Amino acid sequence: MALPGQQTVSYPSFKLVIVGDGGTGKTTFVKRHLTGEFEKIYEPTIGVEVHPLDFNTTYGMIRFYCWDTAGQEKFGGLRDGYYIHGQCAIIMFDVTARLSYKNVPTWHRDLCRVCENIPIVLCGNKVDVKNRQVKAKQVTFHRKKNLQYYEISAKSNYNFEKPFLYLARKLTGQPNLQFAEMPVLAPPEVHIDLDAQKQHEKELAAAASQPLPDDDDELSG
Ligand SMILES: Nc1nc2c(ncn2[C@@H]2O[C@H](COP(=O)(O)OP(=O)(O)O)[C@@H](O)[C@H]2O)c(=O)[nH]1
Ligand SMILES: [Mg+2]
Repeated sequence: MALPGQQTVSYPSFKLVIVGDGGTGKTTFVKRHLTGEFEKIYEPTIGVEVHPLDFNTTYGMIRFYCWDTAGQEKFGGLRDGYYIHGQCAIIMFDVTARLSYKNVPTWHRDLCRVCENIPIVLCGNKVDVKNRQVKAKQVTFHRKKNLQYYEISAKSNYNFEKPFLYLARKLTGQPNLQFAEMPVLAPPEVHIDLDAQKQHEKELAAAASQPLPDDDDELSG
């Protein structure tokens, strides 16, 4: 059911829905995985592109059918058909656009209305940009909702595999699962300052031990 009408594979495969505001980099992100990009299929009735992303793990092959919209999210929420039978999800925001983080709770609510109790990863994309608007320590939504959070940069491939590794472990119930081989990715298009990013990750870890802020002033200051 991950992909209506398409023959599926002999190894475990899961429907992964990607949501988040338009312009956050969802399409850029899924296209990094080159065999998935090569094998993608356009599903006209729902208006989505489905990318089959294969990963070779220490527990065998696993496939994510990544659903990517054709841009409908720019005009409001997505139809239920997009979410139905979703088995895991990525909610993406753009660390250079505050509004895209403010809208994360709406995307989460829409997703959970249809897909109850699925593993979800929150991704803050474009961390290669120097002047980010949403600082690592301001990202707290995942703590309230028990989601995993990763800082990523689709254009530099930074942390590309992290969301998939987390989801693969949850979906297989194998917390020790590793990737046996990295998928072939498109070459990086931007450079990321790894020292600066290490500092951001440190701040994120430090913030995790602080009490959660009130809902209303998450992005103040
Ligand atoms: N600097 C930077 N720009 C990005 C990154 N990912 C995507 N973009 C840019 O953000 C814009 C929106 O990307 P797109 O993938 O179309 O977003 P979508 O609407 O969520 O599918 C494009 O101009 C991308 O080139 C990233 O990691 N870093
Ligand atoms: Mg898109």
